[in-house]
Order: sequence, then C-alpha cells, then structure tokens
Amino acid sequence: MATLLGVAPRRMLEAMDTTPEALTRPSSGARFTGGHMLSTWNHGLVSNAEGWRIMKQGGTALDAVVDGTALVESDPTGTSVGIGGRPDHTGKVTLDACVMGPDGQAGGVCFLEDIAHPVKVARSVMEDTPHVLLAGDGARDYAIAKGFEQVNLLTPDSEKAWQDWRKSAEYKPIINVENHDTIGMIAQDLDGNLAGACTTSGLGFKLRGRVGDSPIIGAGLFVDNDFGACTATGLGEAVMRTVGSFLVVELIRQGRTPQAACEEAVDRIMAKMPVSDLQVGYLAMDTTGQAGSCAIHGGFNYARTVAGETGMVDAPFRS
Ligand code: SD4
Repeated sequence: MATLLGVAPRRMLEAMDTTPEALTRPSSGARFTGGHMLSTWNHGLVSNAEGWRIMKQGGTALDAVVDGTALVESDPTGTSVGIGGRPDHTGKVTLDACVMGPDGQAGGVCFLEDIAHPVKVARSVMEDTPHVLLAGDGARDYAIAKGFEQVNLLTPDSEKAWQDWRKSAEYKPIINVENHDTIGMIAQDLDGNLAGACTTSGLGFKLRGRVGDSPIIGAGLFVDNDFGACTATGLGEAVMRTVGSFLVVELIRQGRTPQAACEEAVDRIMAKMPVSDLQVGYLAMDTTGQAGSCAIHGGFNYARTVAGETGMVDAPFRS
C-alpha cells in the first residue's frame, strides 16, 4: 500500500490563498482519470472491487458507489448496514442512506423500513423526484411504488442480539470504538468525475425514530465535483453537530490537502465534546488523486483503489 499512497502527485501548497477568486476556482493540479475509490472499513474491499469492475466497463463514479455499497447492504452478516443491521430499541430495523453525484445532485432516505437497498432508493429520490430526502413510511411507500421489494431486514442473529440487549435495555447514545461498520464510499471515475454514497442501519438499539448523519447531505457525505468528496463513519451525532463532510470538502476548496482537511474536522469535534467513548472517522479525496483520512481513535481503516490496485489503509488518529 505504501506505493499506492504515493501514486498521485502531491499538490504543492503555497500560503493559503483566501481571495474570492481562489475560493471559487477548481483545485489546481491535473484531474486524476485513473480511477480512484475510497470505502470505509474492511467491507470496502468488496465495494471497491465492484466499483472498479463497473468503471472498467465505462460506468460512472455514481454507478460505482451505488452498486458498490449495495453489495454490502446485501450481506446479512454485516451488523450496521442493510439486511442484518441491528434494530432499534423496539426491535425494528431502520435504514439511512444518501448519494451525491458530480452535478451537485443529491438524494437520500432515512428511517426506512422493509427495503433491502436504501442506497438505490436514495439514487431514485435523486434522479426521479424533485426532492432530496424522503423519510419513514413515505420513503417506504415511494420505494414500493418504484418496484422495490419488501423484505424482512431482521435476521435471526439480529433478533437474538436484540433479545439479549433487552435484558438490560441499557440505552447509551455512544458508539463503541470497535463496533461500527457503516459503508461510506467516494469515487472518481475514468472521466475524472466524483460521486459518493453512504448507507447504514445506524446505531444498534437506538431510540425509535433516531436518524444519524449517514443520510444527511453535508454530514455523512458531501461531494463537490470541482474540489473533492468526503464521507464519515462513527457517531452520527458528533458528525451532524459539526457538519463534518461539508466541512472537509470546504477546507479542500480553501486549499487544504484531503489529509489536513480530515484532521481539522476531527479536531473540531474534539474541541467541542468529550470523545473518550465515541469514534468518528473521515475519508476524503480531492480531484487530483490525493486521499486523506483521520479518526478520533485508532481502529478506523478503509479500502483504497487507485487505477485498479487495492489495499487497506489504517487511518491516522488524534487521541
Ligand atoms: C450513524 N454514522 O448512524 C452512523 C453509524 C456509523 O459505522 O457510521 N457506523 O451514526
């Protein structure tokens, strides 16, 4: 992976230029057109493999992130995404997802039940409606009307975990450092265009109705085709309070590297709240093929694919 990390030319940053002209011009450096994908956690390997297969056949970054993350949604052994995701405190699985494309278009669903592929419904909201976000029963009715099948998302394993949890029914709105696996994926295709997707079942045993950062544009995901893309994983409340993914892309727009931008976004969380019990990780790319990542604690890793070559990377951390 060391070679991969050095693949993209490193943009030379001079003193930050914050003039209005500088803030609205696309990032300097040639647009990368070799195919670049970043996906959270170990299951990112599956998403990137699918994404690269799609890109090689001429698919767009948007196709790659939607179909790449949908594969993870299909895996019943994943406990934080799609089928098999842990339920809320009433035993119901509720899903959140969003997508963003290169033209600034965006779509999402939240508090969605009984539908296996929220990321595909999010894409449909983006492409087939004038809206950005559909919630709850309305989102489910929309998905059914669009031909998505209704399925039982609560696997026997998840039901057992919920029954075990009910014995103490201790509700803590925190996320264990080692226990989360939302899939967030950002990609740049062979035309150099950016897109991203994020999908999750959120916190296990959350309060009914709780929605995290993952379906919220600017929190769990943000894409600006002229500058960069970012996705987040971890405790959504901390990400939402700091509008984390938008912040990272905005900092890239202002001239930071993806790495420096992710570090700043983590530092903003750490400056505002105690973090001993919570984890957040950011993953970002710019348009020139550079990647960056940062987490509050160690343990956050991601899959990186550059021109078809893939490796796992351990994210730097701040605590
Ligand atoms: C949430 N951010 O619902 C999601 C959880 C997560 O890895 O990322 N898990 O808060």
